[in-house]
Amino acid sequence: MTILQCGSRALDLERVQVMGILNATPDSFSDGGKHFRHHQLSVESALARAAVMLKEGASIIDIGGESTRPGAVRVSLQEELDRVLPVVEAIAKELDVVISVDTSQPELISEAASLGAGMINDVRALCLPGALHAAAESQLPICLMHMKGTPQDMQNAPAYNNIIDEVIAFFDTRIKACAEVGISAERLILDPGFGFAKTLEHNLFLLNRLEQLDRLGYPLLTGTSRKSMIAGVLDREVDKRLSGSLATVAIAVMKGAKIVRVHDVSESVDVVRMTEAVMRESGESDE
Ligand code: 7PJ
Repeated sequence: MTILQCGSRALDLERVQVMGILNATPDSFSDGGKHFRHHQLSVESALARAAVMLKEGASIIDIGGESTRPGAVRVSLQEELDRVLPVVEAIAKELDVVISVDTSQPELISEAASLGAGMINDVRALCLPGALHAAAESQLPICLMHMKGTPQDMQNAPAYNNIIDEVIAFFDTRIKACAEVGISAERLILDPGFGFAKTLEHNLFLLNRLEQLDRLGYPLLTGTSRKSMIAGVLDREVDKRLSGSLATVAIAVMKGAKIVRVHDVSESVDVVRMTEAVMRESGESDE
């Protein structure tokens, strides 16, 4: 049994868990601005969306207040706190779900943890000053994502000699940094960071070789939902990437992902359950 303790809630990673994306940003690439009215974040709208995703089978809601799409402008810390914390508070009060906070900011890590968040999801893998200590203190599980550079410059001709080796070396460094501040291995989740400092070829290569990262022995999280790697293959606008996204979910699960981060929860849950059924078949038949 692989139980991930997320504050007061536990996730059973023997089953693949679906993480629903909740953007508290006015400018995210696929659904930014949905929970904004006259430039003001609507907590009720965000809470309603979280409730729908929970009903559709998400066990984790990932709340982000900073758009990290390529070239996105940085938001101030205060703005990120103002966007995310009221949503964390409302969901913690109203819904029985693990709240993940998609942030790199130590202040937000600490405040969200005290308001009932159950997981930290950092696309900068706790690289900002103070983030390691804030994460350590939170006692929560942490998703360390691979990226090279910053969201502002990461897509300027990303290049690797051997991307798998580089991603693994990055994880090794960050896992050691975590260990040094007292974050035990049982609290860590790893994510190759699809679309972060990666070309289409890099993304396809990593997805096709995900099992090599699975061998590191940490739960893997993958986030491919509606991303440009799907457009790169299918040439679809962002609202027409569902089928492509679902294909990547099935492959990620077959290759070992334990958490999939998605926009389209009900469809993804079906794909996850179907894929798991195939993976669990025992070879016992009447014939
Ligand atoms: C990811 C993320 C991802 C993790 C974003 C988007 C861009 N966190 N946050 N993994 N992507 N762990 O949703 O397209 O792939 S923001």
